[in-house]
Amino acid sequence: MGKDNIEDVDIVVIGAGFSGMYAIHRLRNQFNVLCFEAGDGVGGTWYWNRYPGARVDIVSLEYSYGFDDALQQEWHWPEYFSAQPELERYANHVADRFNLREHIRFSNPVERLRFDAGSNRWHVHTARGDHVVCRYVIAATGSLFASNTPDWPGREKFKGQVLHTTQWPREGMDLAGKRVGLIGTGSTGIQAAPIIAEQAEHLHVFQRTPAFTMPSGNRPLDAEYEQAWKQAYPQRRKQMLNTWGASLIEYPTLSAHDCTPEERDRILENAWNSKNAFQLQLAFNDVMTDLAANKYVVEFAHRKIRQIVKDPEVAELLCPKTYPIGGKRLCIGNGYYEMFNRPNVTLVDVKSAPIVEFTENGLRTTRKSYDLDVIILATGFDALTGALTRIDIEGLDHVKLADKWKDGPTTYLGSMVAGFPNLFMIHGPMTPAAQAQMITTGEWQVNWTAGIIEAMERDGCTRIDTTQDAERAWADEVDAAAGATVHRFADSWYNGRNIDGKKGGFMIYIGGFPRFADTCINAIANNHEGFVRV
Ligand code: N01
Repeated sequence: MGKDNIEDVDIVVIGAGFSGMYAIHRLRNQFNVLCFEAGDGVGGTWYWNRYPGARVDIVSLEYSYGFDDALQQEWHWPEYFSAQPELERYANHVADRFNLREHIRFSNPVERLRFDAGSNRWHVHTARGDHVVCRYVIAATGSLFASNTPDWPGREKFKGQVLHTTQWPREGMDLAGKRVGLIGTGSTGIQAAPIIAEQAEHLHVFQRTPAFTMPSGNRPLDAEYEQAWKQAYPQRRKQMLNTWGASLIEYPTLSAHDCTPEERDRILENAWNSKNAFQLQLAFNDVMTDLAANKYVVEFAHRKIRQIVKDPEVAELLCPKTYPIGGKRLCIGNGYYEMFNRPNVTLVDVKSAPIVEFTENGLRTTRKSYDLDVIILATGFDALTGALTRIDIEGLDHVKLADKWKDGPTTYLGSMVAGFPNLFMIHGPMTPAAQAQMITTGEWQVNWTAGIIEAMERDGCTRIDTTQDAERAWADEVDAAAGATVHRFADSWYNGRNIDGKKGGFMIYIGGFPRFADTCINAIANNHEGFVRV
């Protein structure tokens, strides 16, 4: 503790999600590390998103830490795709097993960061009044942390309860006998809706844009499958990092154009029934790059929706027709389309008649009023940038990060921002982020960042920054990779077009994880190319 109760540490980590927790573990033997966490527990995404049905759609044996072989050997995942409580339990186990809590201050979000150019130190101010000075900040703030809550007027008038899916109470909610309105039909809304429909008296699903959804295929973990993974864990972890999405799912080699219509349908039917999430998008090697190939899959998905949903008008509304499949994130459901055959579920199209306001008794659209007891906002996130721009971050020459990013994020390798020295991001804008398996790639990014910090110490440097030229060159790479895919035809959190007025281009690097990792490694090997060290 220094003067005026200012504490002095080497590294501040922001966020005790999976990457932040690993950053503490990785660095604490060499450095004095302190982590600030907004929540009262560990787990990040899997701490905040405890809405009914929250479940990962990547095989848990992959979607878990690889840094400690005893941990991955001993931990048992009961299901292929773990539900939120299991992921939170795992995060807590890791925090206890590796004594991470002693480095974490909970319920204490960082509110302000200011770089002092004279001392090359960051001043960190938190909601609870902590003031810490440190040499490096690692922002492990998550891609999907800052919630998006549309500002329809009249919220104070509504007599019922309104909550975003990230605010679900730990003790759950009793929705029996309640008239529930669920706004939003992305991955979250689609997971939550069928479970809410089973409890509520009536569920109104307010849909602006339908999403493509395929069945999850979740099931209890097969013992042989688990054993095969555990026998080869270290090799498999390495293999994962050599694949496009850092996952051992099967990547297709066949073009949709290279088969007969019958073969195509058979492959798509197998994909739909497969036990792997995302298989529909991975049915052919050109679904994500060629609109004609993509159209086959879109038509197949439409046929499935029309087969499942009995009311033809509802089925038509549920068929996505304004963007290619995979353009937005493919959603993984559990009885989502079937749910619309229930008498207590109504689909409300808020594209043709948008929501106007909250009323005393519910919601009003331009067409009609709806009486509701509970309104659930599954309206997504100010993704990738929101977690950082909502902190008051001031770099060199008093420039604020939110101002620097007002026309969209600029980063070098998704890791640093010019003018904000000694501040590193994990899963920042323009990394592969959620387009690659985030726990394993988060570990990778933490290791790479730790290497940069260790080299600073070794070489006697006190400041590392990047340049606007490096940022521009990286932006060109990010754009080129995205421009080659069907993502450009969809509005989504990937490009910020899910938020009114948010500017910028595609915010995720989708050139594949191996290429991203090579670029990062080569930059360091090439005399810290793109960085400036003093
Ligand atoms: O958020 P979203 P999410 N009026 O942005 C609607 C990950 N995740 O929380 O499409 C009316 O996808 C919006 O409509 P539109 C995953 O990466 C993973 O569902 O913008 N509606 C949309 O329907 C995912 O991609 C898992 O027209 C409004 C919805 O709200 C990411 O998190 C599970 C509106 C938001 O959908 C985000 O998913 C859950 C308005 N003003 C999440 N504003 C798994 O691993 C927004 N909407 C399985």
